[in-house]
Amino acid sequence: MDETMTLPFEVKLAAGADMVEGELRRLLDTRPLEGELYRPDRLLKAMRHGVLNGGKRLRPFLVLETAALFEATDDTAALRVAAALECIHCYSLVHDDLPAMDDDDLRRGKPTVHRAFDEAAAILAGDSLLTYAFDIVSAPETALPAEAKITLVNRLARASGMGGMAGGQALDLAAEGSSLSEDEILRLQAMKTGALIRFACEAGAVVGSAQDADIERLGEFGAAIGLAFQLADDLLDLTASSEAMGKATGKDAAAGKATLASLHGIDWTRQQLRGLVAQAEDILEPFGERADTLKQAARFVAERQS
Ligand code: GRG
Repeated sequence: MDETMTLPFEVKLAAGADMVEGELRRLLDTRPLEGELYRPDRLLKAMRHGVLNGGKRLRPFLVLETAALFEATDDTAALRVAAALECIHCYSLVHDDLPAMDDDDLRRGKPTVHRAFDEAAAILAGDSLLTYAFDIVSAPETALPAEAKITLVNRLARASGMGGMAGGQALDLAAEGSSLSEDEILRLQAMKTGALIRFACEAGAVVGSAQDADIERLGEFGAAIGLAFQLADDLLDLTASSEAMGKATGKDAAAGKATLASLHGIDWTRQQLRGLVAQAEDILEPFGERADTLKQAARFVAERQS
């Protein structure tokens, strides 16, 4: 057995985060790429502030681990796809923190981009991170067959756009002060937070040239842990301190937003989380112990404290 399999999950996640951080640093270098005319200094600094600031790098970790499950032949391709996904995640955080959305001063324990720079810089940094993600996936340096790149670009666009994360954010903003049904909350969450997590798991399978049925299976795993991620987030919003989270908490209740956790209570939510972890583990059963790290990831998502 691969001896790294026995390491605690946090150690594996931190090792993945280091790799992703290194790749993001390279990608956000001052030198323009071929076809770029110039990288404006302040814009690049705002982008780096929004990205190189100590996130858990969970989504990229899921890309790397699912790619490893299918023994992807080129680790650098998986790393680039992982970094591209983190650029989209970071863009969403930068824009979510803006006064027009969540209006937050702190993110990952540091001033948000619009606080450290200004609103225009934060908007442009987010826009540039979003477009850069598609550059990274499609670029010649990402050593994947053209068909795999098209699949990734298309799935990433759908996970991020109006039918995915951005659409989920729109539903979330519209829901303030109104009451959504449980199905509407589930759909909103599957879009706002679930879609990128699901994409992360599918993307690794695409990078690893998995069969369609396995890509689908990993997508189901991603959907289960995406929902667990959101339930855990709702629970933390109810129970955790802003110091532990590195951002404001208690915001859902303050905004009059019902979450599944606030509707059903803490015990119900913990029970749901246990059920989702069991479901995620079942989905991975065909892969045997090769999927142990992904199973640990499911538990981590459900039990995380920040
Ligand atoms: C602005 C288009 C647009 C979308 C915003 C993702 C999102 C949609 C908003 C973020 C609001 C939020 C706090 C949602 C809860 C789930 C979430 C994305 C938490 C942050 O993700 P983590 O815990 O953070 O993976 P790190 O900092 O570790 O990357």
